[in-house]
Amino acid sequence: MFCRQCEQTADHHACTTVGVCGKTPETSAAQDALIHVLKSVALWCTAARASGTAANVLAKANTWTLEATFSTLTNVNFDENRILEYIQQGEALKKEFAAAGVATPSHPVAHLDWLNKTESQIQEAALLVSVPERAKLMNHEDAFSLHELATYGMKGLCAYAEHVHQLRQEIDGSSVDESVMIAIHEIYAKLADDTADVNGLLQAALKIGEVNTSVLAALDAAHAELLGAPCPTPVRTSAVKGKCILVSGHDMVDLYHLLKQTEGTGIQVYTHGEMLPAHSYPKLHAFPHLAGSYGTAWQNQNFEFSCFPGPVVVTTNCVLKPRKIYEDRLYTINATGLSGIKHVKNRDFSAVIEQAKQCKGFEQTAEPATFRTIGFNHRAVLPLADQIIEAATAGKLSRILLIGGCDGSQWNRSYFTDLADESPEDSIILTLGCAKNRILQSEKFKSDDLVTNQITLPNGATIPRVLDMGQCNDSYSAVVVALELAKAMKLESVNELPLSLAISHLEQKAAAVLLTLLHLGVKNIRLGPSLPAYISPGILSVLQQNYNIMPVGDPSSDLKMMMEGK
Ligand code: FS2
Ligand code: SF4
Repeated sequence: MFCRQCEQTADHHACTTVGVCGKTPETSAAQDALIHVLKSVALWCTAARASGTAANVLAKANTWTLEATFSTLTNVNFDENRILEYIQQGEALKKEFAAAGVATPSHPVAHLDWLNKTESQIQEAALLVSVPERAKLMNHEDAFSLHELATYGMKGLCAYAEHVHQLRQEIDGSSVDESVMIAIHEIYAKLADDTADVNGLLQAALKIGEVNTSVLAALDAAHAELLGAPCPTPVRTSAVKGKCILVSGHDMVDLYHLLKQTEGTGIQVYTHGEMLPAHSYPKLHAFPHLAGSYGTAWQNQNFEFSCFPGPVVVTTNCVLKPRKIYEDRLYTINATGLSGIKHVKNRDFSAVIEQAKQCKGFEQTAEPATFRTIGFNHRAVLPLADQIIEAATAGKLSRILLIGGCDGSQWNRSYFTDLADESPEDSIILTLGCAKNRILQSEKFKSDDLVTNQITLPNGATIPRVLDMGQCNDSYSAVVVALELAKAMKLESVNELPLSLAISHLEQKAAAVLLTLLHLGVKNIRLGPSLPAYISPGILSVLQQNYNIMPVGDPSSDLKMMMEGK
């Protein structure tokens, strides 16, 4: 195997024997093969659109493209058989296109025929489309680096689009905008070429950023349409006596259905990790048995799920291979998968609920209860814009720091904690994504009530210094706040704001968000804890010259520079 799609890759080079995430060589190869099939199907989709035929097959291919891609992200699906199923579904779709009268596209990748191939035949074929083989074929380090950046950005984009699809299905049975699917299939079709077209690949990467901007906007709108506008909400972070179910991941529709199905059962539902922002949506908060948030970031789930006295449902990323002690209490759903672990179909949580009734549950309510205020979505922050600008102009607000992105277990992610801890008392920290845990678990910020955690605005109102904007799925909130502040201050670009960005990346959604920021022309981003292993020195220098992307350094020195606007 050779996988370097995420930041935790072995030795900052590649996972070559087994994934640091636990992915086996077999699953890794099956995922390489699935990405090849995605390109093949994309060529057929593009041909079908051009011919104006096979609309019903196209609709199926759209849905399949999003879910199948999502299954290849870091920490989503470790079940080789499920990946092989996606491969067979993709190959079957091409037969359906042909039966509906779509002519076979001329590109050789469209001619791929892996239908009914055995597991070992797929494993063998996958070797030919692995990262090292494709790099050899392209024989151009910088072009291949861009090819990988675009591939991983596509994975993040499709994952976000899949969230939109799930929400739109629930709202009115629709899906992501067709223009998004056209762009996704065209970029996949472009990535089917292993030719060293640096300019074309750079344009493809930036196009991913552009499309992802609209997908994040659609995600923001769909969440608010289905669940109400998120608002600042204190969330209980301590246990309540009783039977319980824990839900992790990002999918609010899954949580909504679980809450509906557990109504009146006496079972308390808790959120874990990325699911924390659920509490800020009025329609979810209204369920009295959405009891609170349990645990911390995704990388601590092995320990935290072990201790949780009830079943656990993992809805999307980031899933870890389970410990024996809780594997019989664990359930996957949608694109997530773990060999030998129960998989929820059609959002029927009855088996989870039955198991919760058999489990011990929390034996007592923890006292004193603890709370954390979340929900500083752009709808809550923008009404404060005038006050923020007045404070900045009067010299009472030194800087806005955006410290967000992924979290992970590497020791050097403490950089993001140190940055927040050392930030001056007259600065505001916007945070989102799993990286928020780096701040919220620090001694300085773990309580809502400390005087040092508040900032007083010119009108006398106080707000928390750390404003939690939500999941990485809510990155659009940060974009809107930055763009609107720049507009209100009559600045030419967000780069002139008293704003500094420190982005913690790990997986492919972060690659898509990074491309979004580049598409919007955002400069001076500090990226860490290390740079992506697939970025070549040549591409790094392009990113540095055009966007002044910087690797994170020493937190104190970086903070000093940030306060000076550098
Ligand atoms: Fe977390 Fe990062 Fe899970 Fe996001 S590890 S922020 O891209 O998908 O969330
Ligand atoms: Fe390694 Fe990350 Fe790939 Fe897992 S997803 S095999 S940790 S590079």
